[in-house]
Amino acid sequence: MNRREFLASAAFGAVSATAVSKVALAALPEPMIVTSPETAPPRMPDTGRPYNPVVTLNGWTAPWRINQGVKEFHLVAEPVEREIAPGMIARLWGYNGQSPGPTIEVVEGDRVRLFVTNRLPEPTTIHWHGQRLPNGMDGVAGLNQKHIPVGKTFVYEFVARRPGTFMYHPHFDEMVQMAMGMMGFWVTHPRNRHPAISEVDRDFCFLLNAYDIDPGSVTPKINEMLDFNLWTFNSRAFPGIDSMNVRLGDRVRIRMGNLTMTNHPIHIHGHEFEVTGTDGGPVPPGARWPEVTTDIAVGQMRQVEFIADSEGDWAFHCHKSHHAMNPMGHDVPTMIGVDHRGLVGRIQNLVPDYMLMGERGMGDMKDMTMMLPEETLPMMAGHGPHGAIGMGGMFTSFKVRRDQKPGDYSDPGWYEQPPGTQAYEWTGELPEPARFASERLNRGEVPDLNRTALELQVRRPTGGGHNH
Ligand SMILES: [Cu+2]
Repeated sequence: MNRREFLASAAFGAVSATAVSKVALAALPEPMIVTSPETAPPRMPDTGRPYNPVVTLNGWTAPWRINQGVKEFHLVAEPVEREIAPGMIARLWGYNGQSPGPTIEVVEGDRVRLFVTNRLPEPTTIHWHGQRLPNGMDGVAGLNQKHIPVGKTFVYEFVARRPGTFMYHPHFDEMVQMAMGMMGFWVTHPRNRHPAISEVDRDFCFLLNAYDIDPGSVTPKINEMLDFNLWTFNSRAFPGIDSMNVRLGDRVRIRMGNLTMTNHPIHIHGHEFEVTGTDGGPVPPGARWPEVTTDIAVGQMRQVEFIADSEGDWAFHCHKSHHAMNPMGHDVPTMIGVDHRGLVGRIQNLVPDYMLMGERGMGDMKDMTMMLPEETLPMMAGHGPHGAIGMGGMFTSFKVRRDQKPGDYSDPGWYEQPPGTQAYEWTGELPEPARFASERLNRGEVPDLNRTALELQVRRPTGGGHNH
């Protein structure tokens, strides 16, 4: 450290250069390893400045220790096993036993020291996305630092200068390491009351990520560029994603970051939200507008806020419908409206386990649980109080209850709708559509559907699958 750097770090009012190197050489904080995919309760700060902690969906917050006024964390980059959803384990790379790694929570003005141990089979670094920090702490291998060799530990140290929603991820062999699940969330809480940061009752966070894992296998294909088949919140796919459970009237914040290779229009039901912050910082209140969907582009972070003022179980999902699904066979032709009568039997003479898909849309697939290779999720797999939920992937629910206790994040079960408030079947007479009579005049021009069906390709539904 030269004199100018020393003065710069001394200007932040923290430890001297010699103290840094001594600590780095002496005892490191013991890394905490967590392998459960359960949503951990909020970690209340027991040392340092107080704040209202976040809840990481199907994740947890890293512990820290205070060493002479510096908040110290220890991240271990390593291969992990992550349950994507019950029935499917993936072999990923992550931090401290999980993908994503633990959430880092600090307070504006905190001096933070992060020990990063590399237990991967190749070098790595960590970039602290969105942070103001000294250039040499920014984590881009080659540009800002040497990569962290296998088996070595590097130390990053900087002051968390501005409050907000951030993330961390490698900046070495980026495409492979992010495709393998290396990423984590970072929240810097405001030190004092901030004009553009509300105090909230519930504060959730998670990363949007995606994998390409062939049905029956457990390791992502790391050279995939666009054609991913598993769309996840924090490396979990519905029905593996926990619901976000709140009390009626709560002010709720949800923070999300996108480390997939495409954008995600994230949509809430039953409420309107405002985007109150990005990875660039809080959005001034006068610059916000109401939305029910916000598009999160690649590499962006968004925090949305609203009052949970409507009881019920509300869907919360990516609005790209193929992102709210789990892996499916590829190259499935559109079969809607095609009459297959008699066709299946003839094909089964050639292909004994042939199954018909999609004659009446693909909704039937939600009940199809047979014939899946191990380690594969049913394409649509969730179950709700009124039957199967035809979605997977980036989908969860947002549960608002009158009697959810403050600070209680447990799942209250399914919502019981008050009598007379659910959609119901019409049993009266149906008027004939006015245009039907004129269309009937053209009937002779409708093609022969049976003949078209026989020209379809024969394919087995057990094939490997992506194309999302
Ligand atoms: Cu999406």
